[in-house]
Amino acid sequence: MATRKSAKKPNVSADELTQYYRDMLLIRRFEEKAGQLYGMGLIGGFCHLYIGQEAVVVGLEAAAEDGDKRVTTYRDHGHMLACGMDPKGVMAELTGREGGYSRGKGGSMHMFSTEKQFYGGHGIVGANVPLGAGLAFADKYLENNRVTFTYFGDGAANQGQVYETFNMAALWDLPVIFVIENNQYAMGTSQKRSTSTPDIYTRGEAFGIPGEAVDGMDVLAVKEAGDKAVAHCRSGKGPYILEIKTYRYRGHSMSDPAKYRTREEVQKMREEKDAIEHVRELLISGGHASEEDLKAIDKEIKEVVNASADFAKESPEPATDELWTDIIADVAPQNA
Ligand SMILES: Cc1ncc(C[n+]2csc(CCOP(=O)(O)OP(=O)(O)O)c2C)c(N)n1
Ligand SMILES: [Mg+2]
Repeated sequence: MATRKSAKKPNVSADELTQYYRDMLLIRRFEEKAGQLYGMGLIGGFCHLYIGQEAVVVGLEAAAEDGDKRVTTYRDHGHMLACGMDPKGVMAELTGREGGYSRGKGGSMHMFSTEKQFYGGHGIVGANVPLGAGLAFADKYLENNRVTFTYFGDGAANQGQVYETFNMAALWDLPVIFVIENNQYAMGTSQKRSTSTPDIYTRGEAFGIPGEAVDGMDVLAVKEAGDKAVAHCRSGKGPYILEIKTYRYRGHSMSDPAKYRTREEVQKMREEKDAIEHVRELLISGGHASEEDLKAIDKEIKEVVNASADFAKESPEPATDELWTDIIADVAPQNA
């Protein structure tokens, strides 16, 4: 990989840097495995892989504290793993098995964990944005000093409900970070063809919401921007927008023929900008890890991912009478 001029010098410890490497690699290997299981017919329905975008969620999770919340879209496996959800439970849900987070009844786009404060997984574009503001409203009301990370795409950023949410979030100074994962495409439509102004982060100006663009292929830049946004929200100043420029290497979903971009475009990003390679280089050049150390990490992660796939294959499918359970919650949500 060519060394990037803009790449930040590490302002974190070697242990933190190694942890980012592990966390990003776990997402990448997990997604590669999910792609394989999909190809084998073990995963049905929709499946949107996060490969290429790993630095976004890993950098922001590094800026989060216990009790902070996150809500995202259908491209959600990376977010689950980064906030500490069990790969076995995620893979079993992808394969529609009882051992999955939604007992095999939700699939790729519909998993939740109140323990990890992960509020989905939502298939309707933009619909999670007001939900994120709602979570932040609850936290503000409870005065618990927590922050909600609300992730959505560049395509979703053109929806009306996003701006209704911006208005309310600014009006009530809600502790919410709007994270726009700008991977440059909404399905097969490039940002250039769909979006009137390229700088989506400026769209909060009309509401008095500050925002900034961030290099989403540099986990250190994401972490730094995340720290700033979190500090802003926790100090009671209201919402913040982070437009994180990233790139997905795979198709929109598993059934995407990807005719809207060239192979060369994808290849160039992989070769010159890959976020995992970037941290690998920092670890090696900084003398924090040897090639052997990194190989050992890769091996360890492959074992975790293989164990998640084995667990998923061995877990039974839910019984048919399970169709009638978990439809309406019968327990009032706890004020975490
Ligand atoms: C309300 C709504 N309209 C259309 C769709 C179909 N759809 C699914 S993903 C998508 C593109 C969204 O792109 P973006 O927000 O950039 O997210 P990305 O897939 O790039 O992560 C569309 C149009 C949908 N799921 N919901
Ligand atoms: Mg997009």
